[in-house]
Amino acid sequence: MVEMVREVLENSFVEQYYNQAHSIIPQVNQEDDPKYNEKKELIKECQEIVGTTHSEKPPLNIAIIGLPGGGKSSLLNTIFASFSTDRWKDVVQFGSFGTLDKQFTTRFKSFTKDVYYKPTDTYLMPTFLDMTGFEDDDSANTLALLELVFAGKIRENEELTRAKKFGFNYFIRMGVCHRPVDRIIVVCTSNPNVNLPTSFFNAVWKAKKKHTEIPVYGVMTFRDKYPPDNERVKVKIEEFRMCLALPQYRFAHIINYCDDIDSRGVHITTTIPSLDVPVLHFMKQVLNPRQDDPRKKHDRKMDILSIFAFIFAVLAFIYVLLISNR
Ligand SMILES: Nc1nc2c(ncn2[C@@H]2O[C@H](COP(=O)(O)OP(=O)(O)O)[C@@H](O)[C@H]2O)c(=O)[nH]1
Ligand SMILES: [Mg+2]
Repeated sequence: MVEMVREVLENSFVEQYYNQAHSIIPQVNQEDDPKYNEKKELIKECQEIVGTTHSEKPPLNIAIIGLPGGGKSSLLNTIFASFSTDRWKDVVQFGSFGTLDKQFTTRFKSFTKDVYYKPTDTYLMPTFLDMTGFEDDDSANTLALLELVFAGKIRENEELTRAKKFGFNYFIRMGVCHRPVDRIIVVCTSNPNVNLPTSFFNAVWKAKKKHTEIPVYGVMTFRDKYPPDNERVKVKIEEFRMCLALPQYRFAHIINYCDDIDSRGVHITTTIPSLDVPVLHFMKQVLNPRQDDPRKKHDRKMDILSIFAFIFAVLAFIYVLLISNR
């Protein structure tokens, strides 16, 4: 028993929030789910962590990256459903990674709280960037694209493939269009028959290093089909965590909302708290404030004011010196 708990925790801290049989039974009424109350508590905790607009802070910018088919868009819809006690919604288009258009177009789309959260409250829920179309390479182009996105120098819906042709200058001319990224979540399937995109991870690692160490988190999806007690899945998880140097609290192996776990389609009208609870525990870690998070706008104003005051004091001092030497 002790051995099992240890192994399970070695994988990811969210293990303890899934039942060991890997079974999720969607309830027609979310209140009937055994995790309903825990979900409501966790939503409150996340709201307290992010604070409200009164703090004058900007919301965090969280980039979701990975290769096509890894479950990025589904993860976003799952996160949005976990923040809601209404129902799951397909806010982000998912499952279209196989089409020609998506495969060859690299772009990102941002999802602010206005599109996925209650418009009526003032909590600073984060902005998510869903990025599509990366390939498993760590070429100079991929690195340049990632750096531009992390630095906030890319336009929404801009086709990133164009940067491959024109290089850095193209985007520098276009100017800064959104805030820099505060957190990176790398998403990947736990299907052991799909290779880990290690070259891409390498590029992510190099690109994030240039931006004052943006914290990287990792999510593995398809836990329902490829559970962590499968030996090959275990190996894949270990490699994934090693590639991105992910400690337990920055890694989660999760199940997304999908037809495979809800064949009756219950989630069209409600949420599934048993799916949400592990995701909310993970999001709590992601949202936790850090020293390098964007500061209050007020503080920035104060900074500028104090620089002016300092310059003024130095000039006044020089002036007094000059006068007294005459
Ligand atoms: N069974 C299962 N299917 C999933 C899971 N996550 C995503 N999918 C499915 O995998 C496919 C690709 O997901 P998508 O979110 O579009 O991946 P993306 O290309 O990384 O954005 C979709 O058909 C999803 O329904 C999961 O955790 N379990
Ligand atoms: Mg997608």
